[in-house]
Amino acid sequence: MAEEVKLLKTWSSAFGLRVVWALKLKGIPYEAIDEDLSNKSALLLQYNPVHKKIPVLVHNGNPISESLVILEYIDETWKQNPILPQDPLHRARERFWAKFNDEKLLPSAWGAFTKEGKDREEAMAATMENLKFVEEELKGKKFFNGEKIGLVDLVFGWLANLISIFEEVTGFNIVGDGYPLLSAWMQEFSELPVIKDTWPPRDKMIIKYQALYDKYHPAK
Ligand SMILES: N[C@@H](CCC(=O)N[C@@H](CS)C(=O)NCC(=O)O)C(=O)O
Repeated sequence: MAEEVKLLKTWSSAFGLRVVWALKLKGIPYEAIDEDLSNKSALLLQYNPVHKKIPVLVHNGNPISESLVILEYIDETWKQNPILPQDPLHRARERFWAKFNDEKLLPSAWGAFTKEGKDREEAMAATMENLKFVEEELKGKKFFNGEKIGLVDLVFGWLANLISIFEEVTGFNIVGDGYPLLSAWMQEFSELPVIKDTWPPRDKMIIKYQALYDKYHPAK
């Protein structure tokens, strides 16, 4: 029986994109179902009643939610082009950095984008500190796991695209010259065909993030 793979996502979500990249790296054909999160479909509510969030991967009718869980499911189901190493210690390290991204780095950057005044300064300082950990992790490596991209690259992938959009919309300099290894990685990562072909259009992203920024910082 032919496999049926569907992915509920949005055109711009970093959480959805990491799953798109994993499926593309593995060469798995899938049907993309783009959600309107302001009017969630019955399918999304049925498949992810707990969080009601994208992405959801639907494999032969079975829904899997939470992007990090989905990435591991994809790696275990389709063995070609592994995105996690075999060694348990290395696997644990990859999971650590993925959690760090979702629980610390992303929330701090989101805070720097959405907050105001002292709260924004604190979020910006936290972002800079978190990015220093990323810079340190890249020492002596092309990608986070060595020569080939893996789970941590996919999870940190949003940096390669969104940081420059944050910078353009807010006028803040976030990465600048202070993170040379991260800058080199962002360049390297963005140029991989799988990544290049799937970036959301920059002009559309600028419009989306400008509107979000205006919502969080209404003119006084
Ligand atoms: N922890 C989740 C986060 C996913 C997430 O935040 N998705 C957002 C879009 S970027 C969403 O569906 N939001 C809908 C909502 O919050 O109502 C994951 O890794 O999959």
